[in-house]
This record gives sequence, C-alpha cells and structure tokens, in this order.
Amino acid sequence: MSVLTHTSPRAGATAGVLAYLVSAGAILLLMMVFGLAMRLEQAQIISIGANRFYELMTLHGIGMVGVAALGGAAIMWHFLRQYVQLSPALFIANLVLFLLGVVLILVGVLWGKFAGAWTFLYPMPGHSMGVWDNDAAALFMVGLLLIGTGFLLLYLDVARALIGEYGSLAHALGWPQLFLGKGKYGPPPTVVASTMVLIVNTIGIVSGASILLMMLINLYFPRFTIDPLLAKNLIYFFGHVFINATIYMAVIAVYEILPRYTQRPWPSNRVFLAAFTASTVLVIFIYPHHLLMDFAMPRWMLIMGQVISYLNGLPVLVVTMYGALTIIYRSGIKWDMASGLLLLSMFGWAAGVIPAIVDGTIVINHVMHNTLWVPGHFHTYLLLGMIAMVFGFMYYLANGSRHVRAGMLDRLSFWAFAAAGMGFTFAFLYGGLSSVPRRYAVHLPEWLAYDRIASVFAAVVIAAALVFVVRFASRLRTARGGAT
Ligand code: HEM
Ligand SMILES: [Cu+2]
Repeated sequence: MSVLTHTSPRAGATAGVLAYLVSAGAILLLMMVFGLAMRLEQAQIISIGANRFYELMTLHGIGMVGVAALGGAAIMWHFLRQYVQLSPALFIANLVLFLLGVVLILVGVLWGKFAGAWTFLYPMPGHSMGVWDNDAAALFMVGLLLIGTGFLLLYLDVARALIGEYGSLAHALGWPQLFLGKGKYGPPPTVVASTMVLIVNTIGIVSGASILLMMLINLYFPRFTIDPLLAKNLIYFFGHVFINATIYMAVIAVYEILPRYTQRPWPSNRVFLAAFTASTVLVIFIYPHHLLMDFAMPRWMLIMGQVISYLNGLPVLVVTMYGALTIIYRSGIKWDMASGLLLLSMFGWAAGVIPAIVDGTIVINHVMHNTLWVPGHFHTYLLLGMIAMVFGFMYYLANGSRHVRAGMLDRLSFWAFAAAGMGFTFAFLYGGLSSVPRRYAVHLPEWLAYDRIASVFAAVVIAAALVFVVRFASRLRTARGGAT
C-alpha cells in the first residue's frame, strides 16, 4: 500500500470528469444568478413577486446542493480511480440521471410553479393553497428521486471497488492500523475519505428516498398519511448528510493536490484515521440540530444534537488544517490559482464552521435559527470552502495538473472572489444578528441596507466565478491530457 499520494501515473481527467465539471460550472453560474435575483428582490431593487422568489429559492437551494454533489463526486472519482477500479459507465449513468432529474425539477418549478423549498417539508408539497398542483410537486420529487438513484448507484460502485481492493470497508477506513496497531499508516487519505462518504451518504440517500416515496403516495392517496415529525427527521437526516458529504468528497482535492505541489506525502496516520472514523459516526447523529425548535422531539435527541454539533466537523477540519499547514510550511511551494484556491477553501471551511457551532447551541438556536444567520453559516463554508475546492480542482486540471503562474485576470478574480465572498456572507451574518428572518421574500425598510450591499458583493462573486468557469471550459483539451 503506497503512502505517497503524488506518484500517480496518470493525471489527465477523463471525459466523464470534465462533463461533470462543465455541468456543475454551468448550473452553478445559473444558480448564482438566481441567488442574486433573490437578494435584489429582498433589496427592493427588482420586483418579481413573492411566488417567483420562492420558486427561485427552491431552485437555488436544490440546484446548489446538486452542484456541490456533482463537483465533489468529480473530485472523488478522479482521484479514487488511482487506487481502485471504478466503473466509468456507472459514473456517466449518474450524470445522465442527474441531468434528467434537473429537467423534471425545472419543469415542476418553472412551469408547475412548485415552490416548497428544497427541503420539501411534509405536508407542504401537497398543501400549496392553490399555488401549484400535485403534479408539479410530484415532478419535483421524482426529479429528486432520480438524482438520488444516480448517486446511490455511484456509491454502490465505490463500495464494490473498495471492498474488492481492501477486503472490507473497515480496512478501507484504516481500522486495522487505528485499532489493532497494524502498521503506522492506513490506506491513502482519498480512500479513507471516500469510504466515509459512501457509508454515510448511502444511509442518507436511502432515508431520503423512503420519505420521498411515502410523500409521493400521500400526494395521490391523501388517506395514506405520514407522521410529520418522522417526515421532518428523515428529510433533515438526508439533507444534512448529503450536503455535508459534499465537502468530504471535495477535500480530497486538498489531500491529493497539495502533496503534488510540495513533493511531500500526506500520510494517513492514526490521528487522521481516528478523525475520519469519528466523523463517520458523528455526522449520522448530529442532524437533530435542525430540529432544536421542535418541542415535540425527545429531549435527549436535541441534547445529542447540540453536543455532537460541537464535536462533529472539528476532527476532520483540524487534521486537514494541520496537515495542510505542515505540508506547506517551508516546502518552497509556488502559489498558483489551484493551490491558492485550495488554501482559501481551508479558510472558508474553518470560518463557516464557527457560526454553525454558535447556532448549534440550543439557547442561541431558539433566537437565531430562522434568521439569516444560518444562510450566513452555510454560504461561508459552501461558497468559500466547498466551491473554492471545486474551482481549485478546475484550475489544477486546466493547467494540465501542473503548477502554472496565474495571469492578471485570474489573480484579480481570485481576490475579488475572496473579498466579495466574505462581504456577501458577512451581510447574511449581520442580517442574522439584527434578527432578519431567513426565507422572507419581503424585507422591512430597516433591513434593505444589508440586502443592497450583499447584492453588490454577489454580483462581484458571480463575475469572478464566471472567469473561473470560462477559463476551465476553454482549456478542456489540456485538462484531458495533463501530466505530472
Ligand atoms: C453568488 C452566490 C450566491 C448568492 C447570491 C446566493 C444567494 C442566496 C439567497 C439570497 C438565499 C436566500 C436567503 C434567505 O433569505 O433565506 C440563498 C439560500 C440558499 N443558498 Fe445561496 N447564494 C449563493 C451561493 C450559494 C452556494 C455556492 C450554495 C451552495 C453550494 C448556496 C446554497 C444555498 C442554499 C442551500 C440556500 C437555502 C435555500 C432555502 O432556504 O431553502 N448558495 N442563497
Ligand atoms: Cu446539519
């Protein structure tokens, strides 16, 4: 088993990986524009009306989660392929199902006017007060089911490949090294992270699919009712796990690219293995932090949600930060767009976790939860963390998997993205501090200043993202044939 991760024979991306990234880039830009439109509506600069706002909010929420999953899967698949035999056909099948799902969702929302948010909370999809009909809700939910099915197939293939190579998932997580002291280092970080993601996401997707099926039956046979609290638990379990898994897939870019740049290995020592095993368990039990306001929930579950919220993200975040800093320190690394974006992503991820820990505290949650504080938290770690990792990976491929000095426009876009991204997320956090509710199409005059400043920052973020995506799309040929 190789400890060194920078000795891969081939580094060029397959057409499948490029198709994933081009799709993710295109959908990302569109969803960012929808996000800007929402902010402009709240700022009362444009007026699209509340119904349109909630349609865009639904599309933006689900679309961005999808983009994150697609980008993360591309990173995971690209690097995991060095160690195990993955099926290219299933990889493509997932993309096809994804795009089919996107079409159904777009039709359900833009034509059918479904606007029940990406969290499709029961019983809202079936009780629209005349805004949309059951078929629109069904299109949205079937679209989600298709997307979930695609990812499930992908993860089953990952499981098959990992078990084929390492014997069992426990081995792939490095348990013999962690618990039995067999050798100093476990499987490569990419293998460990992929194993974690496949375990938690398979459970998450199956829960999501089961509640979607129940709700689809309920739409057409309303006598088949569902316990709303059970539904909420299943939905948030699925949602929490699925969006969290995206960052554990994307962080593989950090584990693979920084070692290549610094010519230093990133070994999976015991601390690393322990962090991933801990997170594998914790990410499953943490989701009640979304239900802290539901008084009908058993008290012990809420306390568990609070306590685990403090613990969950930290182990992997800390070992990754520590690993990244030690690997960079005195390595003489030459900075370029890929390594710069990856370093920014570490910062964005860490910064985004802080407001989450604050909000995961029950007494604070009762005041903050339905405010813009929460979008402030997740936009920080998703936009400046997760999406920055995807952009870093795009540059890495676009540069032929080599270090390439960044040009003026790229550099300018980098700093614009970082600065405006922070300004944009701070505007959400400040809104939260001033008790501005989230998911409101109409804002009070006192709140408009935040909305307007945020709109300017959002426009700058979009311009920078456009540069990143166009740069990548124009260098697909280099990305295909890259060499280390
Ligand atoms: C230019 C970039 C972006 C802009 C302008 C933007 C804007 C917005 C706005 C205005 C909202 C609604 C906030 C509210 O009033 O409740 C929102 C919600 C949301 N955004 Fe973004 N966003 C951006 C990037 C992202 C990214 C990169 C992601 C994830 C990868 C993301 C995921 C979400 C999610 C999941 C929601 C929650 C929707 C809901 O409450 O149902 N956004 N965004
Ligand atoms: Cu959560």
